[in-house]
Amino acid sequence: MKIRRYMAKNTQEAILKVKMDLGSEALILNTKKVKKKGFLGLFSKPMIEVLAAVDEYDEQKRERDMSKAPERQSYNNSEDKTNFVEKEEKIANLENKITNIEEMLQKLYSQVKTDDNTANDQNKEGNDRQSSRTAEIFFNNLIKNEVDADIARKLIDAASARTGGKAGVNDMAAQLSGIISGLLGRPDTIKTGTEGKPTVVIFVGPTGVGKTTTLAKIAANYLLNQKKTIGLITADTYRIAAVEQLKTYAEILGIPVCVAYTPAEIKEAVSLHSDKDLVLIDTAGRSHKNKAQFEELKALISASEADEIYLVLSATTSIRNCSEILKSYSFLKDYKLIFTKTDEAPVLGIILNVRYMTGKSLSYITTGQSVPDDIETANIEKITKNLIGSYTR
Ligand SMILES: Nc1nc2c(ncn2[C@@H]2O[C@H](COP(=O)(O)OP(=O)(O)OP(=O)(O)O)[C@@H](O)[C@H]2O)c(=O)[nH]1
Ligand SMILES: [Mg+2]
Repeated sequence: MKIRRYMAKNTQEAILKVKMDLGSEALILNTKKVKKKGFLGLFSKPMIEVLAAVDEYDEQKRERDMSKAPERQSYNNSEDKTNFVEKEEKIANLENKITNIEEMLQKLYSQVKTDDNTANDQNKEGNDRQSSRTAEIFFNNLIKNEVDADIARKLIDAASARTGGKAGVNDMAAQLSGIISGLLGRPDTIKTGTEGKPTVVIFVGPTGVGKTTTLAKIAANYLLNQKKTIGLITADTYRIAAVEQLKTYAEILGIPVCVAYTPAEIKEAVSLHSDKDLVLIDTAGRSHKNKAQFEELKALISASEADEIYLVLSATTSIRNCSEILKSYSFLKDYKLIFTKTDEAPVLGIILNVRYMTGKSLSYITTGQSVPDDIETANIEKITKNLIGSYTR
């Protein structure tokens, strides 16, 4: 047992001291009021003296605990302190890192945005470039196919506008095909059997384009395939050979042929064939440079009271020649277009050019010398493909 004495101002303070020193196990042995000794003691307040005892074992244990406790305490304190500082640092670091990350994200975001815009711009540029490259390819094809440059440019512009920046070759081809076939229109061929009277058809055009041959092909087809009754008239009295040529075809086909030298004779010949389904009139080829011949032709056409007029043009005609020819036939109110010798023509641009320039309907296309086989109703799809394609015929 260990005894200790404690002095305090009051009992509570004394007990607190005891407990703090000896622990809660301490045994209070005695409490008494005491006055300080000497002169000063006379005027001072009495103090409380406490005698406390503690078991040595408890004391040692307590000291052990105490010796550990302060250590632990101080350790804990310092650790807490360190931890706190560390934590503070960590938080600061984290905050820095977060700020950095935020900055990085912001940079990345604006970078991505810029990249995105750039990519969009680049895509757009790429598309535009691609689009104009594609347009150029098709433009060149049209030019190679002898489509008039102005017409080709208009077609390409229209197709590009329709593709709306989409640059695909297929897109462009599809749009261009649509535009070209729309421009070529539906072919319009001879209509027979109207109102119980013959359909009178007259063929005009430059020399040697194949008028007589084409007439023979049509006659044969209407006779053999459509079982129509046919009458022929030749107004080509410039050459004996021309009359003979038509007579030969007429003989082969077993159909009647009349020769007309004047407009009056034409009228008469037409009335001679009034029982037929179809009357076909051949004319002499006219040079577009010979104005007098055209006056004659006008008179013939007028006298024939033709229901349908066909301007026969060779597909091998040059653009320049072609526009001069068209001018010389501009006196015709209405007519349809036949293109011959497409088998000899390297390209078919003329068909589109003439159709564009005149607005007249396409009808037949001839594809060789053979009568009656080498003729067909203009195949718009085939012509369109030929015009768009880069392959040579
Ligand atoms: N390759 C080819 N030759 C053709 C075609 N059509 C006509 N011909 C040939 O062209 C030449 C002239 O044919 P015609 O029918 O006499 O021509 P035309 O327009 O009547 O001639 P004219 O009466 O003299 O003005 C002949 O040798 C025909 O065989 C065709 O589609 N292809
Ligand atoms: Mg002829």
